[in-house]
Amino acid sequence: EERLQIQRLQEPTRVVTSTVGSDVVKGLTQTSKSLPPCYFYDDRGSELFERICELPEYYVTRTETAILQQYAGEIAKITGACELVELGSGNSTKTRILLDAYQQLNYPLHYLPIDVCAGILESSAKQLLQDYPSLKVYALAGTYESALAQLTTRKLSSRMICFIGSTLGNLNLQECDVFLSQIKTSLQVGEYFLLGIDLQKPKEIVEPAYNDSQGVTAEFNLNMLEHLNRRFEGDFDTTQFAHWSFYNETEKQIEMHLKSGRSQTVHLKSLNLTVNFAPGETILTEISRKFDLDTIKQQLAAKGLTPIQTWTDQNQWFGLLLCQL
Ligand code: AVI
Repeated sequence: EERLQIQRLQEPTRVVTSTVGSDVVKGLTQTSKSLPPCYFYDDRGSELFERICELPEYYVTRTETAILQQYAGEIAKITGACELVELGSGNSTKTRILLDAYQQLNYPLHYLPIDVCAGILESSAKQLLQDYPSLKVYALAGTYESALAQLTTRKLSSRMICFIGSTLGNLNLQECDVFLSQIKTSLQVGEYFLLGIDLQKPKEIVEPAYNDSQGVTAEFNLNMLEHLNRRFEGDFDTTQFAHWSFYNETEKQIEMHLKSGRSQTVHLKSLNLTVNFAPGETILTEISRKFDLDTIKQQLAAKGLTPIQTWTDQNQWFGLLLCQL
């Protein structure tokens, strides 16, 4: 299929063989244990995330979708014809709203989805090609860092980088800073960055979104251990860990953990790693920061990514920002 190219990038940790999984080793040998959230997204994890997006408690996707539906036409008019680069594209459901808007203006459709999960990239790209007969897809399977580095070397036309779904919230302040610098490097003057962010709101609304009544988020969280078991010959017993998440009102972020039910030892054979857990000890698997519009706009502007338009919903629960370099 000429309209589809998929490239699998080497992960940074794979460049030097001896550092495979070094991020896992580092996270699990720290005093406060943590794991990088990108390990959520194997095929099963990507599927579970899709189910999260449809949960009644998870207002995030629904709210952003409504904003996109209302303003995609406006976005397309402002940017003009451009290639859409999407970081963390997943099943590309929301992106279709943008593709529809560009198609309506008769702009050529070039889409560069980037995701750590090659499986979901492939299945969603194939579906998109069927639904958009003139679409060209160039997919990159890899981490944001590796994909963004690759992007500077190829270019079809003017570019808009889309980072929707509030995935920026999964990066801590320092990672966020590095990330925004990389975005800047991947754009030329006049090009666009479309950013979706979950805004600060009462705990009563945020917390249930990460503690749903059907237990899908718990399954999503625990699946990370299954993923590590498969990938690094591990023996995590998922029945001995529990999903635990809460809204930290001081930091304005959800913190998602896996809590050890007892004293236990876990091995990750291919990493040559043995990890001891005390009863009640936790692994931080994700933060999900909730943003203040003015603060993030200042941060973007300070990076040279000038916010030129902001859209939100009636409740001001979610923000969509169009920035220009
Ligand atoms: C992908 N990311 C923006 C989601 C979030 O809301 O932070 C991941 C997620 N974790 C638990 N539920 C959803």
